[in-house]
Amino acid sequence: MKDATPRAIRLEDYAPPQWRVDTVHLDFDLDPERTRVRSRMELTRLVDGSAPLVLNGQDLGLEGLQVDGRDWPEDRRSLEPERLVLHDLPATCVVELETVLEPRANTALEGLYVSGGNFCTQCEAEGFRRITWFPDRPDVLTVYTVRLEADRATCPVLLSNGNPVETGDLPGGRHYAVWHDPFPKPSYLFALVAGDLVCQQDRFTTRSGREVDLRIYVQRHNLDRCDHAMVSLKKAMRWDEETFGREYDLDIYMIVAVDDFNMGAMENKGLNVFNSKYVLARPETATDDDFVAIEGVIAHEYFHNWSGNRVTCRDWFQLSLKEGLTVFRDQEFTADQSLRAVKRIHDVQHLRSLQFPEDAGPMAHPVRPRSYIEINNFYTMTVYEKGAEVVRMIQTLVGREGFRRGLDLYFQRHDGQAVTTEDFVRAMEDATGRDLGPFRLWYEQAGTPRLEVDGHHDAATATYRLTVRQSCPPTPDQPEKRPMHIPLRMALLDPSGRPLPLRLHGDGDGEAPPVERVLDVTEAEQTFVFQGVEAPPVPSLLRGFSAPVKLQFPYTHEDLAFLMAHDGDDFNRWEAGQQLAVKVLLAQVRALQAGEEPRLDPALEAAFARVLEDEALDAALVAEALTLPGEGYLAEQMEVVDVDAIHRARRFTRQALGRALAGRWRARHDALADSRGGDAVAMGRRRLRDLCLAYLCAPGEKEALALARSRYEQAQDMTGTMGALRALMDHPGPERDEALADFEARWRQDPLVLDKWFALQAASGAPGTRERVEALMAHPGFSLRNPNRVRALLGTFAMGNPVHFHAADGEGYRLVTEAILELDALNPQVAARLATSLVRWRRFDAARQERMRAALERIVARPGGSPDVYEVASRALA
Ligand code: B3K
Ligand code: ZN
Repeated sequence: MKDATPRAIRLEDYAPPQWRVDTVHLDFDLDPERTRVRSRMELTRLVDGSAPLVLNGQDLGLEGLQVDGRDWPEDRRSLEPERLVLHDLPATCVVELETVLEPRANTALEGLYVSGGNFCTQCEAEGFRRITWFPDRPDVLTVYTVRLEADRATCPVLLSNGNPVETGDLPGGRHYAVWHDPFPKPSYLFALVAGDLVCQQDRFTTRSGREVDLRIYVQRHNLDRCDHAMVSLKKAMRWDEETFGREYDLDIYMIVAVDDFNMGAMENKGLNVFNSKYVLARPETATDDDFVAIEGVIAHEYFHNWSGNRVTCRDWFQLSLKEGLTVFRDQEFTADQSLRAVKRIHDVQHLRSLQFPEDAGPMAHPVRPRSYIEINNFYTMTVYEKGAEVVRMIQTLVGREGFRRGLDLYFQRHDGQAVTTEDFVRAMEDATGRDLGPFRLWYEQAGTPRLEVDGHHDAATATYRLTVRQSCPPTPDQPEKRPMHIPLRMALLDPSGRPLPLRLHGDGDGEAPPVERVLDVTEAEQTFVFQGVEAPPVPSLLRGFSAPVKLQFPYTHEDLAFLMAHDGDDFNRWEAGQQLAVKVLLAQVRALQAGEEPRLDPALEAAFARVLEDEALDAALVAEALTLPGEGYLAEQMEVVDVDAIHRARRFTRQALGRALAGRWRARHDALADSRGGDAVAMGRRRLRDLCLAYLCAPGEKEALALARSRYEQAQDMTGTMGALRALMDHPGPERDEALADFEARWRQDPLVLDKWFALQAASGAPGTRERVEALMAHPGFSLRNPNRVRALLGTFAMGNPVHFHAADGEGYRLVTEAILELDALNPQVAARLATSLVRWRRFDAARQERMRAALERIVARPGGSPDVYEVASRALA
């Protein structure tokens, strides 16, 4: 545990390091119960005077301390719980110290721990201080040499960052390996792995001719599941060379898969450690979505080698400097491997369903936060996904070529440095000459801006006036907001659906005006007047989601149907359908609240029928268009969230559409029955096939459920298996129960597949789900020590099943609160994530508010809780 009263760290208190670490040598004598770590640092004082050396440590003892080879007297050091301060050191010196760790007892999975019998580390953000005393801050970069020693039989493989230097045998069945990383790096990028692992090997030749040895290390029984990860890695390496001119810089690149991991993966220099969920895949065990996610995460961590490792963050407030940029890069990579519009739709859905709520709740913070208690709580959707949107907007403003020049300059100027988001923006400005002055507010101001747009056509002057008003709701510590610089990509469609030339007042006469423009919205209110518009147009606004804002325009049902049919922007065609569905579903919610029967809106039915029959449209886009907005997104549109009415409205519409279009769903389903292959087109076909099955099953009729059951039996791969199971999940009965039992029996020994079985049940809308989740916590396969299992069962229940989590009797809250408290003692990071499910209590009715608040108070009041959970719960109550 950290200090008893958690303190906030503030951006304004940043001070540069006073000491440089020129080199560090680490020596690990590995043993699961008692690992000895010796560290030898060569240090230089950077400031005049006698600034002491401050080293960070957490849960660490100190077994030995020497300066320049001699014991350092007690009166010139102070050992505090989290700091070791050395006074009166010479301006250059060698400090050697020794610590002892207990890796097997480490359940927080930060620092050095044991997973599946193997040693591994996780240091970002501040895990290195659990290994040894060190200036554990990202602006202290140094060159590492690491010696590992372990038992040869149980740990045949010994890995660390950089290049292998030496290996050898030792007496007593032990052996050692030495690694050297020539690139100076901050401590958060340090890693070691030791254990009984095997590897899949490959090679990559960089464009300048460097031969790179590629290795994916896994437990022996998983060796047949590495192909996809390896192919993904090679694709990512080539893509980054071709797209951004970035080349790999060491002779070896290693990925290690471990089963117990707090997040997705970690970009340690040359030695990525991955959650096995983002490495292991064969079609029999992993779904199409898993394959896509693996490719994306492998690429993300690889891309960090430049955006994060070669150029790193000055302090943790700059986290989005590496994360927002790297997410942007992985989004672009995935877009290039698949259908760009579908990727954009997925990213926007993700942003809206998770980041927008975060930005509207008590945890809201700017992309560059100003203060935190526990930095691990700030690996958020805002830092990652909104951060990526900010980078994307810069690209929109400076153009693709300008962006590439800006990025080249950024990497060239700051290679080997620890820098700030300001340095990134300045490089973009310097390379392109574009003034991004007001744009910087995107890093500083929290909350999702709202754009209220209105249009007025004047036939007499043939003009169309587009009026844009922007505002941004208050967020914690930021009651007043200033207007932002919002790039608004748009077009105007004439009554036949063609895009009109967009001539703005003030344009020169010479060139033909473009049919699409990016308007610079910078004022609280602004009007754009388009000339030569003969008939009232329908505007297509915020094309491609050109800014992370909530845009309102008074569209009629007819306008939306028109845009669905004619908009030349694939994203906006989808968006029009979503807006139509939102209107229809919210009308049903109101009807239900008034005690009326909902009805299926004919406009929505007609739109669905049209899309379903559009054979020319990519199956993947058809599937997106036919997917109703999620319950979370609908909740965001309501003053007071009514989880029951939302759930009922959405279920009603799914059932009604299932019935009304039964013949069409069936025909399309059958036509797609045999959809094989691993490419994006085949994946789109399978997604549409399974969506058709889900609609067919929605009304719960026997024949459809029997079809799903037989699809389950005949499934060729995990995508088909899960598609069938999902279609059955909301319908209690023998089909569902037999399939679930069969699945469990078949996959009991396979943790990643069994996670799917836990998650499916936790997500079910069927009655009795909370009881089932509670029973599953007693299942022999459940453990609070494995983050994937916790996320599968409790994460899915708390974040992906609003109707049961928010059940009026409060039992959902009770279950999750008890789990948070128990988990907090083992793994604060994962416990804090789970606690975010409670923070938006003010959005619900009085009775639910009361129960959620009481749960949060119980969490805050508990003595001995972690700062991680404390920060989340106390912010929620503030
Ligand atoms: N940088 C890591 C995340 C570390 C999280 C620490 N709590 C993975 C990534 O974003 O690539
Ligand atoms: Zn990252």
